[in-house]
Amino acid sequence: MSDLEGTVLSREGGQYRVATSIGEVTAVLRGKVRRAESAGKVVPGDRVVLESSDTGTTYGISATFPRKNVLERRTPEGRGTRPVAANLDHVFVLTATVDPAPIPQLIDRLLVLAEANEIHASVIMNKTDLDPGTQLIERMRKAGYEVFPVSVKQSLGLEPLAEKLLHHTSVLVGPSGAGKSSLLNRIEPGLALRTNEISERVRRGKNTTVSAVMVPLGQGGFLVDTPGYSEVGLWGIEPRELASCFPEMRPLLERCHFADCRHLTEPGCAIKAAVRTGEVAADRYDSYQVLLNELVTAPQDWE
Ligand SMILES: Nc1nc2c(ncn2[C@@H]2O[C@H](COP(=O)(O)OP(=O)(O)OP(=O)(O)O)[C@@H](O)[C@H]2O)c(=O)[nH]1
Ligand SMILES: [Mg+2]
Ligand SMILES: [Zn+2]
Repeated sequence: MSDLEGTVLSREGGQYRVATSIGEVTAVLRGKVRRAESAGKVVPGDRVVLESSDTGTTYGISATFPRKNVLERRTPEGRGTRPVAANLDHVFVLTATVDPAPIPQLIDRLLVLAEANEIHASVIMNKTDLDPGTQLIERMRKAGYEVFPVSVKQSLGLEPLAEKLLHHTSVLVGPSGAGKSSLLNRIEPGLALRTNEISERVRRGKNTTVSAVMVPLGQGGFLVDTPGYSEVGLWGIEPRELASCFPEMRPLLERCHFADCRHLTEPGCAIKAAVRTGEVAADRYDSYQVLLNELVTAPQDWE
C-alpha cells in the first residue's frame, strides 16, 4: 500500500488519531520522527506521512511536513516551550463573562501569543446568560478585536461564530471552566467531549480537558479544543516587537520620536500620549508593560 497523508487530530499516550482520505486511523511515531525527540511535539493540526504496518490497523507516522505556524506555550516551570496545535488559521480566546471571573491580562497574553505567531485572533465571551460582560466586550472591541458574545448554554450568538469557523482550522484557548468544550459540543452535537461544573469552592475550573483535541466540523473546517491554561508564558518575541502585537498600538508606532522607543519613559512617545487621551486603554497599556518586563527579564535560552 502506498503512503498515506493525514492531519493529526489528537494524541493519547503514544497513539495518535489521524484524519486521512480513507477516514480516521490510529498511528504511532516511527523511525526518524520518533528518534527526533518528537514525542509530544507532534500536535493536532500537524500534517504527517503515514506508512501502513504489516500487522494490521495501526499506522506509522514516518515523517512530518513543515508547519505553516504553531501555537506554543511556555511550560509553567518557565523553561522550554510546548507546541499546542499547528497550521492554524484563527485563534479564539474564549473567556466567560463571569464564573470564572475573566482576567483581562490573561486574555491579552493569549492574544499577544497569537499575534506574535501571526495567527488571526478574536475573542469569544461566553456565559452572557449570567452576565452581559458589556465592559470587557467594549474593552476588547476598542482594542481592535472582533468579539463574539455567546451563551453556549442558551445557544445564543453562535451563528456568526459558526460562520467564522467554516472551512478554517481554528483553536479555542482560554481559562479552565470558561466553556470551550461546551462550545464544541454545542457546535458538533454527538461529540460528547467531557465538560465539568467548575469547583464551587475555589470558583475556578478544574482542567476537565487534559490535552488538545482537534475536531473535524460537519460543516467543513477543524476546531481544536485545548485545556485551560492558567499560566501562559511568552517567549521568542523581541521586546521591541511587543507593541506591534497590540492592534491598537500598531498604527501609532511610526509616530514615536525615537525609532527604538520602548514606550515607557521616552519623550515624544505616541503610545503614552494615546494612553493619556484614552485612545489606548490604560489597562491594555498595563498589560503591555507587564509582558515587556517579562520578556526583558526572562532567560533567553528557553529552547
Ligand atoms: N451559565 C452558563 N454556563 C456555561 C455556559 N457554557 C458552559 N457553561 C458551563 O461551564 C462549565 C465549564 O464548561 P467546560 O466546557 O467544561 O469548560 P472548559 O473551558 O472546556 O474547561 P477546561 O476543559 O477545564 O479548560 C460547565 O459546567 C458548563 O456547563 C454558558 O453559556 N452559560
Ligand atoms: Mg474543556
Ligand atoms: Zn513610544
